[in-house]
Amino acid sequence: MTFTPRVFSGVQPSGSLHLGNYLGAIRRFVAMQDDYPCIYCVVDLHAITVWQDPADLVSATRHVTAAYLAAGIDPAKSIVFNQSQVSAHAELAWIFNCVARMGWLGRMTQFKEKAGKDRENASVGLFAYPTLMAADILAYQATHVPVGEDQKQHLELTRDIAQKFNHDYGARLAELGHADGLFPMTEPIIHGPATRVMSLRDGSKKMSKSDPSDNSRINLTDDADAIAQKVRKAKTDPEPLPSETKGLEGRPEADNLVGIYAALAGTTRDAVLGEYGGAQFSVFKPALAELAVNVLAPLNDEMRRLVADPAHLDAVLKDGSARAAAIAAPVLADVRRVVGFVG
Ligand code: AQP
Repeated sequence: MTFTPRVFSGVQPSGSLHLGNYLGAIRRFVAMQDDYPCIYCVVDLHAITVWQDPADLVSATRHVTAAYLAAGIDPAKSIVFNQSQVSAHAELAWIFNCVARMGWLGRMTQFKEKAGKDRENASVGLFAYPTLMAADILAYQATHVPVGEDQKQHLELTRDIAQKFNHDYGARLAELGHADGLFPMTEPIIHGPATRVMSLRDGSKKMSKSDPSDNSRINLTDDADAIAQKVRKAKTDPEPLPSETKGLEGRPEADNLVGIYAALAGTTRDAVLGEYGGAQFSVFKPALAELAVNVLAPLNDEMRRLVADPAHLDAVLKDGSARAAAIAAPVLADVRRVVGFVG
């Protein structure tokens, strides 16, 4: 079976969006709209795998929606919706829970990191997070998923689940006219200078919404002063910047700041070092802060304008949910027939 090329991706409404979410995901979502039909989801079912205050979840869902629109996702062209409004995600996730193996999920590094030492106390949902993610993607038979590098392992698991489903139900699929399988081998799209933006406080940890230190990340809602202060305080080493990328090896904080600069300027690390090689951080940091403010200020203004009109954002999500549900419905109908559910 050949699958119509289609993009799916999502962001969790689980806190304040940061530069990593923007550079590693949202900005790339915008670019893909010109080449593919795209579905962009606010993954609220994923968010509740760790505790979310209900009022905060409402507001974070609208914030992620506003960030999508402010960044340039066109809701008339692409589908923008929140996951919980389309029941196909939860339904297919259950079926995939019965396809995926405990051992596969037990190897997921994100679960290990998020559950930490207190695994017994982690929610079952946090453990099963990757099967829901597989359902998000495969309910739309999506062929391409733009994500940051942290999601690579989950995308590999999505392919494993698709392959096992296609294999286990192979005979039944053939009977029903899907001899080549019902699900595609989805490609992760991970490229560019900022697929893994690191914490400003620790170059070995990724920038994350859930980091307790607000100074570790640049939030999309930070104003110019906050951005400048966070960049100024960012951890670095005492050496000047090297003239070539090879010189960034073993210098994770310097590498991170150069990577952020390159991504914001739409250029390469080499080009940045061509300009700033030999410069001290006292010169580079103010230039980086100015660039970050120039890129983020218009986004910030537009997000604020959109968030002030929650009825509009909710209407976008409702319309997108109806369009998403219409695409998932025939796929789920096929899944039910293939599995052997009556009715
Ligand atoms: N630091 C990052 N660098 C590049 N890309 C990143 N992404 C996240 N952090 C970085 C990408 O953003 C998209 C949405 O991520 P998510 O909201 O689904 O959850 P996450 O990956 O778990 O992100 P966070 O910010 O670290 O959230 P918490 O702290 O709640 O877990 C994904 O494409 C992701 O790769």
